[in-house]
Amino acid sequence: MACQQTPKQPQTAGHSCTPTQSRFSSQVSTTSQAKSTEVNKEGMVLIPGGAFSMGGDDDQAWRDEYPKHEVVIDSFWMDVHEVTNAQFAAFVEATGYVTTAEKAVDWEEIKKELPLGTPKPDTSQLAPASLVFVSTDKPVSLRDVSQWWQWRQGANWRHPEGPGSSIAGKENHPVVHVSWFDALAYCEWAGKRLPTEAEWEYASRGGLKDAVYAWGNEGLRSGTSKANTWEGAFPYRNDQSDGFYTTAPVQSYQANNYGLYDMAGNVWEWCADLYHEDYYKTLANKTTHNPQGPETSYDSNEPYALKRVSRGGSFLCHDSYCSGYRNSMRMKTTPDTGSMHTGFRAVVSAL
Ligand SMILES: [Ca+2]
Ligand SMILES: [Ca+2]
Repeated sequence: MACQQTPKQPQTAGHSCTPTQSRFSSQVSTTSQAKSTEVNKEGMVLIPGGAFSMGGDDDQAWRDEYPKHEVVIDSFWMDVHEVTNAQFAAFVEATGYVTTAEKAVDWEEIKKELPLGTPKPDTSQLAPASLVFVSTDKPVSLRDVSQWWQWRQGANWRHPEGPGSSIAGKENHPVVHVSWFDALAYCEWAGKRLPTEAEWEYASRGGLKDAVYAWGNEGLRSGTSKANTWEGAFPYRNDQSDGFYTTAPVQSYQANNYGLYDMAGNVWEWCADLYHEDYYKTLANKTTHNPQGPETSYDSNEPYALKRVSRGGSFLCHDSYCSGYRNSMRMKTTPDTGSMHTGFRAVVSAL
């Protein structure tokens, strides 16, 4: 069992590995409160309620993962794997839903959040697009994420790498390029909801006390492959020793103690909560029952952007840079941002 260790104090509160690409107004509604009854729980597992210590466990933790604080979670059902392309296709087929990345940027909406008089960008910059990872051909400074993220027209969940790419044969891969709004729409259709950040971390820990990873404390590179991450040197060389360069089929690696797959790696998973880098400070030295996240969002790296939390890391995470596959790692992105390494899974309250 690992005890809480002294956190390192990085310059910034947390870490961002995805640029912000605001497209629509960040004003949002709350998540639906799905009830357990009459929801099809096929592919879900009951996560037994209990208490846990939430927050950073090792010296890789960022400042926003502290202080550790006590949380009690009620039982809930959770998808055992990330929502797949096949599942998302069924939703789109049934509803005709159009994702954020498939729509042109709504200038009338985003200009409300910009200084008065900001000129309208060229139409090409407002065209439907999403963020695609492009490896570099040599080592680069890891401070500038724009070196490996490209805002690519035509990239969306059906075309993960842009025009010419497809999801044929990837039906059991996690859906990507979904915004937080898209994830919410899917959940509402399915009678489910997004997990809170606390539920997500509790589930990822699988009942292990203060462990760094969903599988315990053994290093990511020890023994058999544990998760789909970046292997080699980010962002220019990927050894694919875990078998996958980008997404892997869901359930390619061993489940955690609760029977949940890919909580670590593969794709980041949207949570319901707003992101505030000091939120945990408000929960210090007390026990909180089913925390729902802060009421306001704040990220000192981008103080004017409203952001939502995502968790678990992705196929792009590497210890040299992000280590997002730790149980307590917090990611934050504007809710209209879709990207090639972000998906989600859904939950249902058990009570
Ligand atoms: Ca990989
Ligand atoms: Ca994941």
